[in-house]
Amino acid sequence: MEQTLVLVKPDGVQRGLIGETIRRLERRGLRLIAAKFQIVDRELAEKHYAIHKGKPFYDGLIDYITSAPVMAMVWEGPGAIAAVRQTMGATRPTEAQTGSIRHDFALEIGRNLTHASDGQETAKVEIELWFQERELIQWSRDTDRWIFENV
Ligand code: IDP
Ligand code: MG
Repeated sequence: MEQTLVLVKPDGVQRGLIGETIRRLERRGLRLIAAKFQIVDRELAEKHYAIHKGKPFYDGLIDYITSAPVMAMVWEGPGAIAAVRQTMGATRPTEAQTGSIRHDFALEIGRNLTHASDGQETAKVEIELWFQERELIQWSRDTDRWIFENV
């Protein structure tokens, strides 16, 4: 089943939005596979955001993500990558759909609260970067058959 990396970034943690983020993903029907509350060192931040190296906002982005703890998670479900990005909303909060996290709680692109993998290859690389294999919990919920068409 599809898996995706989710981060509640430092602004989301500071603003008390860990629970809100988890609540929305749980309510959506996604299954939590791993979670870790941690400080992000520069090495991890630079690997995670390697694709943005050289862009004007890169240095600020690295400072932002390393400035305070983050909540890193892996969520699983059919079409999880697209579903989670939809729940988060567009990168720029003023362009995010009404009802998405970034719409409901954010204003600025540089303080947009969350991260979610943007494709299957990125999800795989990001999950391996943030979590060890043994930290990923394979389990089934009693409600799975009422949420997933094919369990
Ligand atoms: P995403 O988080 O929606 O996948 P990306 O384009 O991958 O968006 O950018 C990664 C992160 O970099 C964004 O979530 C945001 O925090 C930051 N970012 C992107 N573009 C800008 C910008 O123009 N100014 C400041 N920060 C930016
Ligand atoms: Mg991205």
